Amino acid sequence: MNKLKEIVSQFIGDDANVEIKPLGKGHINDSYKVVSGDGDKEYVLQRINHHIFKNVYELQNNIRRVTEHIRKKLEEQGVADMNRRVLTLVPTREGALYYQDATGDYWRVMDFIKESKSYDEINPELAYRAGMAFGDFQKMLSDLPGEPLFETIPNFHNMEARLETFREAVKANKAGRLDKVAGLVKEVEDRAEEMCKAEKLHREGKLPKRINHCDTKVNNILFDDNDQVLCVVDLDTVMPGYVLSDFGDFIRTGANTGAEDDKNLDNVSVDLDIFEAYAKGYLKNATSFLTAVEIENLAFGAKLLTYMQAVRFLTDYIDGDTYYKIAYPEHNLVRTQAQFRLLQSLEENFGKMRQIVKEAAGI
Ligand code: GN1
Ligand code: MG
Repeated sequence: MNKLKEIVSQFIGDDANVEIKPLGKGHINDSYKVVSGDGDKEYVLQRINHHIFKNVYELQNNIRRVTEHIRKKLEEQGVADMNRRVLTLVPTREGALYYQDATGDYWRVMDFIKESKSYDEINPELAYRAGMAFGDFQKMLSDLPGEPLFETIPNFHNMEARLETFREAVKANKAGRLDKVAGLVKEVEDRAEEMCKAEKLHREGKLPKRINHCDTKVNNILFDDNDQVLCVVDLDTVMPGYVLSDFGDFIRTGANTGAEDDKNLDNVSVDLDIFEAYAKGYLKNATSFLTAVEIENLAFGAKLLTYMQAVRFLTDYIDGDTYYKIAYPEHNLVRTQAQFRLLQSLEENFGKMRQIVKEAAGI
């Protein structure tokens, strides 16, 4: 912990009684909650995974631009309680947006959003509010001035690129696990063409890129004690992308009756009430700026992001677990199977989902 204290001091100065405890369950970065010795100030300290986010300056600069822009918008709207409505980066004492320690690790600090909570499972009412929040998030960022945002992970939600990486992993079979997953590899290949549709539409000029969150997991929305949305967090991957991918990732995580890594596949299926509520909330705020092609493909987005996540987990399993943090040896395989089960449920309900989106958009 002394090392962490020394790192925290780079941001907030020396504080012998500062308290630092592990926080959250992200798969990528390490997070800690920091409370000042006098108990007055609370922060989040994060070690940025720079094997994944290779350009830390650009990453932090994206977050600075995004949070400043949102803050300005909220101020214009006269929103109260600003510090709980948007993330605030805490610079180092030298004014930098991150600190690199002697071992080469990168660290950042943000204000902790007080009296907030997140959910891994929600109800339709909360899904509706989350939908409005993500719609609003995209809308607020639609006029971000200056250069396009930096792509913090190149080709992050590009299905063609993900499949290429997957096929390389299959070929290399680094961990010798291929025999075990032959059935899953076939499931991936059977759907590959359909799932590259977004990239194709983009090349044909039919599907635009907009500033997206790119990690719209249900637990990346913070709610207050009255279950009203406070703000959207985890801004590492905010970058240009397809809106159907932000829509889809919320459904993948928020409208799953089971867990992302459920061992009991009978728990896993799409909850259509949550799907409907989220679609209604999202389209309430987003219909004004979406094109017909984007709306038409939202339901497909749910299948795409679930498939993409299955491919990513399976790739990592085949590679020998080098990307995602795992809690036990077969974790990535369990995650892959659970995502495939959800995908099957989405496929079975696809017609209904498309109808729900149509109705929610009033078309
Ligand atoms: C990772 O660590 P977390 O939960 O923010 C991943 C997402 C995946 C998610 C799967 C940078 O997000 O893309 O959807 O795990 N983030 C990165 O749960 O790869
Ligand atoms: Mg994330």
